[in-house]
This record gives sequence, C-alpha cells and structure tokens, in this order.
Amino acid sequence: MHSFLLAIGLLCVHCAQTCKHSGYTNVAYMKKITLSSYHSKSQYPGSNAVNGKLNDVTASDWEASPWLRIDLGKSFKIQKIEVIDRTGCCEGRLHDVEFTVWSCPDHMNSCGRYIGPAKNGERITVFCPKNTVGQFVQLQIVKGEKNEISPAEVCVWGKPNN
Ligand SMILES: [Ca+2]
Repeated sequence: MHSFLLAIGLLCVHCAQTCKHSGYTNVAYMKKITLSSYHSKSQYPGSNAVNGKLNDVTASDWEASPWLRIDLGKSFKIQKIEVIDRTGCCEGRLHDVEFTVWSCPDHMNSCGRYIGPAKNGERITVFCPKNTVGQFVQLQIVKGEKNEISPAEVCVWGKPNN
C-alpha cells in the first residue's frame, strides 16, 4: 500500500509540470535553484527541489535563517506555492517558512508564512495575494538559531504574465 501511495504521489508531481490546473502550471519545474548555503552541493543539490521526485531532498547547511530561491526565468502570475516535505527523517526541520515573490528587490511580495513544524511528507500550500507577479520565489526559515531548509520538492503554480 505504501508503494502504491508513493507511486500516486510521484504521478501527481510529474503531472504537475504537464497538466493544466485552472490555467496554472508548475512553473518551477527544472528551474534554477540557489540556496543560502549547502549541506553538500553534490549530494543534495538545489535541483532536487524542482526535479519532480519526492524521494530526494536539497539541503542547506545549518544556519539561523537559511533560504531557498527559485529563478523562474521570467515573470509569472503566481497563484500558490506548494512545498512537499522530506520523508524518512528530519521532517520537523521545515517550520516558520516565509514565502516571498519578487521581480525587483525593492518590491517584495509576501505570500504568507507557514508555522509548522511539518509532518513526514506533508504537502504545504500557501496562496499568494491576487495579482502577485514575480520572477523569483524564496522560502526562508525566519525563526530559531540553528536551521536547515531541506524540502523534497517545491511547486510554484503560475501562468504567463501578459
Ligand atoms: Ca525532489
């Protein structure tokens, strides 16, 4: 049963980058990721956050306020951001995440904050305010002294801004 559910989960994420969802698609899939620091860039590369797989993670090093940033390549209208937490261990490391979207650094848009802590494999969804537009999406842990940001996957639901 577990493998069946996992297969369904993988199918959904795969679907996310190809299927229409009320006109929105996962515009983060296979885009460029930057982390504030890396636990191991070769073992847990940033690309693991947008590769459509739920059985891997990217991981920052330990720091107070680690962040993960996605460059969507161009501006999109963004409806919501989803984060799928890691499985197997350490799921509670995802907590107090601030979600921010912007194109120009002098105009940051907040899409809200997730308090948590997350449960094993939990899918977290934050909805951005209406008409949120941006090229960059950032997740940052904003509480505590020693944190690691290490999601299994991040999906950004957007559509062309034109
Ligand atoms: Ca992944």
